[in-house]
Amino acid sequence: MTGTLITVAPTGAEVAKDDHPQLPTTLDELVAEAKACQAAGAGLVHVHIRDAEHRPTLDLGRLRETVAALRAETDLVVQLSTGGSVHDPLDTRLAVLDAAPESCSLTCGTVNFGDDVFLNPWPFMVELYERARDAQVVPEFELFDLGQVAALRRLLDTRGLPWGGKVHVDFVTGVPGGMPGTAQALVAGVQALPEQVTSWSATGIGRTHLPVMAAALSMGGHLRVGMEDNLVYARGRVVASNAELVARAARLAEEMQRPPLTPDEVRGLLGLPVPAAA
Ligand code: KMH
Ligand code: ZN
Repeated sequence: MTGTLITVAPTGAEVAKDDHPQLPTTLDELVAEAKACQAAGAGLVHVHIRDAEHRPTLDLGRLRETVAALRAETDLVVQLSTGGSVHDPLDTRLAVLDAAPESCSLTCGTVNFGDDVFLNPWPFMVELYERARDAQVVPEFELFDLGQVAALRRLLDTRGLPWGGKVHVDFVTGVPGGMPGTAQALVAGVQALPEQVTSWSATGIGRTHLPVMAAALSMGGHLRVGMEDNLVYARGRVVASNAELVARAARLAEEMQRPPLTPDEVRGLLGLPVPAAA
């Protein structure tokens, strides 16, 4: 049994700054939060950025600046979201790769997303997959529903392995419209994974955050936490920072004898080159 990859998803595209002023939406806030999360045990940061009015954006200049700042100030694996918000056009989402992250998200199918639709048609998946391989960016396959496991299998069977040769998937459970955030659904998803998959993590949205974390740990999976997914720390207590979510995940992982992986150990897990020591 290996250690635990703890991914932090600090911002997302759905939470409003006005409702949650502690949400890191400026570059300074994001970098400070990422540093605190690394100190607490995170190995990878899943990044959505905001504009000057704190609205979700995929502005390429801002994305490049964000990747550069996170690389300079932290050791974390930097993963840019290609999911963006439900309102982002597909071509803008593909262009995220031009910001040259180490990793990108790649969602394996369209799913209802509350009252909206998160669009990921098959041709978009294929183009993103092939562009990521050409750009030497390692995709993390996001699975919001069990049908998306079949689409992942089709992608790997017809297009081969991603750059780096490893296949890491992340179950995003508990989205209204996707698979429920339950141990039963997670077991079904893990049992259906194609044999090419080398590691998996899971997160549960909202009140499913803790049960899914416990189920993932008990099944040998890795963890994703963060304010993109969950804004309530405990009954009646709003999350104060992403770092406290990471710290709790790290404590649970330690108790399960699977301590947090360092960022360079995460690079090994994902098939990313490990930078030479300075
Ligand atoms: N914001 C959601 C519509 C991803 O980052 O790739 C999509 C999402 C997935 O968050
Ligand atoms: Zn995301």
